[in-house]
Amino acid sequence: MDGTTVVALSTPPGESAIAVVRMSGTGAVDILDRMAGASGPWESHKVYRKILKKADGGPIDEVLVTVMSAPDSYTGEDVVEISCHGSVHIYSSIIEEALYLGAHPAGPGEFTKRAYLKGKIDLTQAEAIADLISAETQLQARVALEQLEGSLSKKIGKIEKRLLEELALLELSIDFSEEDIELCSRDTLRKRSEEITEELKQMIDSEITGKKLRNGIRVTVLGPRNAGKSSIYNALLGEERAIVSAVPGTTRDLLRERIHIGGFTYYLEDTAGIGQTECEIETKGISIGRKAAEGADLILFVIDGSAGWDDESRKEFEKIAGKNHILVLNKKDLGADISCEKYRPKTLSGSAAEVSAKTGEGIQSLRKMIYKKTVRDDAAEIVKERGAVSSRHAAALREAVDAVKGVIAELEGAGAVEIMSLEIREAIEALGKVTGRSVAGELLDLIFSRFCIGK
Ligand SMILES: Nc1nc2c(ncn2[C@@H]2O[C@H](COP(=O)(O)OP(=O)(O)O)[C@@H](O)[C@H]2O)c(=O)[nH]1
Ligand SMILES: [Mg+2]
Repeated sequence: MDGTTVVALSTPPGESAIAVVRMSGTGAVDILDRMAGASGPWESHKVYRKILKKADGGPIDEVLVTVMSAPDSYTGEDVVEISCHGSVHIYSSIIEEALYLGAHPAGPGEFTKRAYLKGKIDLTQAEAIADLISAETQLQARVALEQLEGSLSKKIGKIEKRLLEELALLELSIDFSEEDIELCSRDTLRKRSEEITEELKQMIDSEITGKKLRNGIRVTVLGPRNAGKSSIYNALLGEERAIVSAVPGTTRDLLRERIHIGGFTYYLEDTAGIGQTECEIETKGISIGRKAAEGADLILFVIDGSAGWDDESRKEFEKIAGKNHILVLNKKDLGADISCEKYRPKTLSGSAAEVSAKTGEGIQSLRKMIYKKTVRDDAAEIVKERGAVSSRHAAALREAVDAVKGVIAELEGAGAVEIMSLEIREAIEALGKVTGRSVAGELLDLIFSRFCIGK
């Protein structure tokens, strides 16, 4: 926000009905004037129909233009939005012309960053905008929208206020002769500090669920060839994505698709079947599959339940038995082999599902099981009630907890006022990192790099 005017395409690139080019900055209206061949006045928030032309007079497009004058705009600066016909040539020409007239290309999230720097929104709200744009489910959108409306900032604000009250209490209670605090104030301070710690901890508690809600959950389908992995993969997706065939070694590459369960995004991965093979490509596929399983949040280990276990599959299964997994006994329609009962997983991390990818039996309960094995039972309620803090928020909140714990420790010890007030100030400073009151420039760049260009 150094006085420059930025321009970017705000709609997805490629052919579409309409494309929106956005400019922000002190020069935005002037650039528009020159392209529209007429100077304003542009009434703020009013739509105008204009023909834009190049500097050489050549027409670009007939467009709808809206000027949103500072400070009543998304960025807090003068903003110009141009809705043009959604042709690559047209929107590229408008952007080129704006650049020619002095605008700079906007970086990822630059408009939102400007809104933040102008104080239109705080950092938690800016982050919520990125979350909202990438939301795929109602739950993800709802949590992001609440954060955008300031739910997290308000909670932080309340805690900050209580910390400031602690500071005041501390200063009031100084026994001037000893630079120490009175006993009754000690009790109040300790009680308050413990309450604040508890509140902060509750917020941190939503971190893991929040991460899963934002980043998605990886589920890898693993198991011997012809067990029906691809069939189960397709059944869970609800479409014929992977090739299913009686020929062993059909799947060789790793396939990845998204499904939604309970408002969470799952990245489902189908892999090449495990087994001895001469085929170089299949061998590669098997090793890619194993690698994928290593980093997965959950493994679906599929075997043909009607054929039962063989030594190779059992050995393979034992390798992953310590990880979070579901043993899927497929082909239930063909009956169950006795060995399945005998080798049922007894590990805590595992559970078993009997399904038939062919008839669809058990697929619905497998979906539920996947959810249960990857998010806590009350996940949806937690994020609805408490919001979902990100790892960045949680790191700052943990710093605040440490500082408040420092106050409690001091109260139990010498009770030195300077040390306690220092700790409280540190806690306030840490909370400021969440809302963005106290963050460094590099961190801001990192946060806004998550955004798409034009937002
Ligand atoms: N009867 C029966 N056959 C199945 C079932 N699931 C898969 N198959 C068949 O088993 C063979 C291998 O299936 P596929 O999904 O390609 O197995 P993958 O190699 O583990 O991916 C195919 O002929 C499927 O039609 C099932 O639930 N019941
Ligand atoms: Mg397959």
